[in-house]
Amino acid sequence: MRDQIYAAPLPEVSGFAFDEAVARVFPDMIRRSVPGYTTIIPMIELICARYARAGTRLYDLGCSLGASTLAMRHGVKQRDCQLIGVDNSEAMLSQCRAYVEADSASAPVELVLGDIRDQAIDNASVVTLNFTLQFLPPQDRQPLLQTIFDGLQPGGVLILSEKICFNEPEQSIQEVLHHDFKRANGYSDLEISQKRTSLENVLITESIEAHQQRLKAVGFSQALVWYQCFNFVSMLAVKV
Ligand code: GEK
Repeated sequence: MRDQIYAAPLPEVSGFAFDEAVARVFPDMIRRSVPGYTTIIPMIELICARYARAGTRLYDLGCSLGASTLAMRHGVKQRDCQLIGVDNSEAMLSQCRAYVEADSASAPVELVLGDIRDQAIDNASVVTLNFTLQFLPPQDRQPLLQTIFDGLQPGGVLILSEKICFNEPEQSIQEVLHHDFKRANGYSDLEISQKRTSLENVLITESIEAHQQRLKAVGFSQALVWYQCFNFVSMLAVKV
């Protein structure tokens, strides 16, 4: 279904929420809004194929409809792996359940309706935060990353994808290009502007350097950018 949530002028634009209306159009919304999303998903499969270890767990935190979860599931060829997808949106998770059931890969998937800040991470080889950390209040980010680092086995990885910000003048250049991307995908100026208002104080961006410093602070020895398209990146953090 096509995303038309912000197509008509709204008397008041409320804060963005992952509700029924968003879940219904989510695949179309994220594909047309996030530059690189359609590349990042298959690369998550590839990264999982490399880093999954037999007998471990793989977590997808903020799994939405399960695109990243299923990419991870298809990447895992090692034996006795278990996938855990977590999301606190009931609307997202119930739809995700249907996609997981319809999927043909064999690794078991547990879906948890809950807050990723309450999720225990244990015996993990791969953890994915594909555009989810950006929705947590900044002060909650380091404790979550510490829990992830502590729950990873040596050699394990975190895949962290985020919308990011820059110092000027780069910020304005990247932002204009992102809006061009949205326009090229059929969003009007009104849709772009109303969506932007709805995300204020909901999606809080940080710089690549801020992410890298925090990943290093919790213990990751490597925190590299493996993909960037405009103001969207995906990073790979490695626990030695
Ligand atoms: C994909 N990874 O398709 N606890 C649990 N879930 C949360 C929380 C929280 N505190 N905050 C936000 N979410 C997916 C895309 S979308 C990204 C991830 C986006 C959930 C929220 O309900 C939503 O489903 C997801 O994180 C973020 O690869 O919409 O830009």
